Amino acid sequence: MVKQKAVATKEIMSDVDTLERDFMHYLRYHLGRELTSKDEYQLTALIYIVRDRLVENWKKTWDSYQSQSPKRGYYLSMEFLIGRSLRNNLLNLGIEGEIGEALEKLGLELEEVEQLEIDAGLGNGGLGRLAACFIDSCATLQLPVMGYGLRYEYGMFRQIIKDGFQIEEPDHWLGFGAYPWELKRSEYTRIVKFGGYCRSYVNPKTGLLIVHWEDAEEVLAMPFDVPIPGYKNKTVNTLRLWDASAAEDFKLTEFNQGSYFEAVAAKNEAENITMVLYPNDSSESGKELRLRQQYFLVSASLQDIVANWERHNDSYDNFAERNVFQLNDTHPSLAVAELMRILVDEKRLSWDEAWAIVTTTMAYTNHTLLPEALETWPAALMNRLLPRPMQIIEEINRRFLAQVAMKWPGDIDRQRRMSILGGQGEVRMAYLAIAGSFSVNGVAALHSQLLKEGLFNDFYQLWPHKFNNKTNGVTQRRWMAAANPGLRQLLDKTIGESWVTDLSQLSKLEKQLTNKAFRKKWDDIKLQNKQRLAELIKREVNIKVDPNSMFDVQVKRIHEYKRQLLNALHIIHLYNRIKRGDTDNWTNRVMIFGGKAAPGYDMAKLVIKLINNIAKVVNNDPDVGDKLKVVFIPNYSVSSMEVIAPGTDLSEQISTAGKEASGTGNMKFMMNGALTIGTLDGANVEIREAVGEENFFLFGLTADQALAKAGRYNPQDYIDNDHDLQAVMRLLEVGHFNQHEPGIFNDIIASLKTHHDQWMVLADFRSYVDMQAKAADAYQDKEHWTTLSILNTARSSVFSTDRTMEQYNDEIWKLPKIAVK
Ligand code: GPQ
Repeated sequence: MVKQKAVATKEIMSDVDTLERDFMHYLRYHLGRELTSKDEYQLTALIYIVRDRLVENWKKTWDSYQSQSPKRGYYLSMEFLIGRSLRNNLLNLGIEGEIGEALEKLGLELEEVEQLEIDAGLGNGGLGRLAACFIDSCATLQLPVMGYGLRYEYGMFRQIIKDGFQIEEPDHWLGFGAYPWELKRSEYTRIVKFGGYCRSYVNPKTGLLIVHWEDAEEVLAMPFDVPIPGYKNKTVNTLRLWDASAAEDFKLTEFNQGSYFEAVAAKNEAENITMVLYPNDSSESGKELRLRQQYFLVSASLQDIVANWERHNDSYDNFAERNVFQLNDTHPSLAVAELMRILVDEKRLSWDEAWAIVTTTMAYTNHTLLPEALETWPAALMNRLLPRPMQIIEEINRRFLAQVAMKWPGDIDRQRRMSILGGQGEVRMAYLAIAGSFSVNGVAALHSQLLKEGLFNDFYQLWPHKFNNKTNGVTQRRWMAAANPGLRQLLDKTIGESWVTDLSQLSKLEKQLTNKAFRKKWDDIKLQNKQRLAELIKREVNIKVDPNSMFDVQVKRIHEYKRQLLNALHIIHLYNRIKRGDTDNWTNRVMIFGGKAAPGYDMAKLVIKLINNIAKVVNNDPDVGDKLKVVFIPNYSVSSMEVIAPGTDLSEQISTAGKEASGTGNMKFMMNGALTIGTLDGANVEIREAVGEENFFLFGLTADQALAKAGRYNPQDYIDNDHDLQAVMRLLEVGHFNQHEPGIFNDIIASLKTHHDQWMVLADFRSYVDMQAKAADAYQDKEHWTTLSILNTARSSVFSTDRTMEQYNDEIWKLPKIAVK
């Protein structure tokens, strides 16, 4: 053995001079560049020096977890929508000031360099961004939680708007290099199997049946670790992202035996697995490659966790007390079968022992009630691609249905309804997840209630104790402290800095409601933020908007249930009012949209086109002027939201009640002092409770009313009884917004007028327009609006993911907090 000399590690200093010197070292010697031009090399050098300052605590955190062996949590998710990391990590390290100064000495500006960072867009929307907020809060709360996901080579597509249409461009976010924050960990490479067949043997010693999964194709899973620092607490948790590569690389002999071409082709197929993020939000793709991705994530992660377990334990007796898995929707629900496979086939536990472990370590979060998002996989595909996990699912189902039969003897219909294997030969992933988990949660109070009453009612009757609610949140560190520096400064001065890790402090703002100086600063900050947003709009779409207008914003994925179309109808109504001179006490408005449509979702894409066409007509009409402007910001992303949320006056949360599980954009707006116009849906219900009924612009059917109306909805009734709606429909029908594109909006018109419009857009038109008018009036009373704005921020504290994570931990995970020394 080579004797290791103890090498004393000196803490890397973060004073301005050291930072400056280290930055130049990376730029010159590592990257071979000079200070001459502003380019991404400067950003890379900057990220390297910040990462250096995370690495030591990263190792310390890892070592504390290894040596103290606390119970650990694993967040399994197909999406982590991180966005940029520089500002966030500087904030958490507490070295923003020093870095800023060091760069200044070199003639650079942090504000400029940080703009060069490309968003890590490894998610579609709410579900992926939630995962990123969760792991941020876990690190700040010192919870030993690790994220597991996929390192997609192409993230969420870049959206370009051409002639009003969405065009998708690939997001090759890694460029030709790597992600500068990540560390490649080849030593933890795992092998994942696909295909092949199962063969059963009798173990001659024990007489027990053993199943071997044979002749499978093997794919390598290579981990890349991303540091997730807590706020000034030395904890640096890990997000481990798997990259797929071909095991064939290692089978060089095959190359020499003449199957060179086949080997390279197989290599491609393997690497395809983590090539691209599926761009569907709240709808399933049903593609074989997607199933491969899901199993790849689950298998690599569980093997990793089990291997780490075996480094410190020689049995599985305590495994369930020491590990807990949170499944982010059904996407990783194969974990139920895969953990069974590992424990039974590889670790030789009995079925009952393994099932006891699985059903005390798995917890499942549901994120939608929409039927089109509920995943199923054809059993035939599962059999071919994952023969052994599929066998295990069949056995899980057999035992599960016996339990159902026991509880409801003779209720064959119930067995059919609840079966994990559906009548069309499909595997119902949500049912697998529920059967295999000890906890099932929804993401807002209303949503969790509806899960129990509707979608999962049979399961709720069987296992009421499994069901619980965990209302979503967002991290105030990114969404307030980093995104809204003006507000941050004012809060720090007024209520101290502790709100950054204890958002309940915000309630102290209520004392400032009558403080003139404070209110003035509040207004100034909002105006500055609106100027910043106005600049973004000018830069992106070359439209000049007046920051004194009301900024009315709807940004989120484009989806029929989210009803961007209802917003568009209101805009047409406002345009009609202007054209007929009905503008007494008018409030000038800028209507701002952003969001991507899934590439195969034609109706959503058409809505984008309609908004852009309306914008073109309205923005170029001299009668309209500053009274109304319509803007569609292309390529909505985490980093654009960081500019949009602080600059918003009115937040649009107008989904058909019962359809939006929670929403999280609604919370970002509230924290940044926007008022909400919304339906009683998702977390809006709780937002309204928190801010006070009188301070929320509520409209529309309730979830119960919408449900009751289903099947009896008659849109024509609403048109017949509403002159404003008639006028709006008329403009659409005469093609006023598509004069040179005849008929292109016919599908939209038809969707509004059909009895089958699930989203009941016209049912809520009148109450929406009326409430919008109230919002416009409220905006005229500047003093009152300021009060409402302050109240929104002051009362937003429950929407911190710090609160959400404490609840997951208290009620589901039960992890100790580990202080890193
Ligand atoms: N959500 Cl099922 C997604 O972003 N993608 C999905 O595939 C599904 C749900 C959202 C949901 O629509 C929002 O209401 C939630 O706030 C969000 O998940 C996080 O829970």
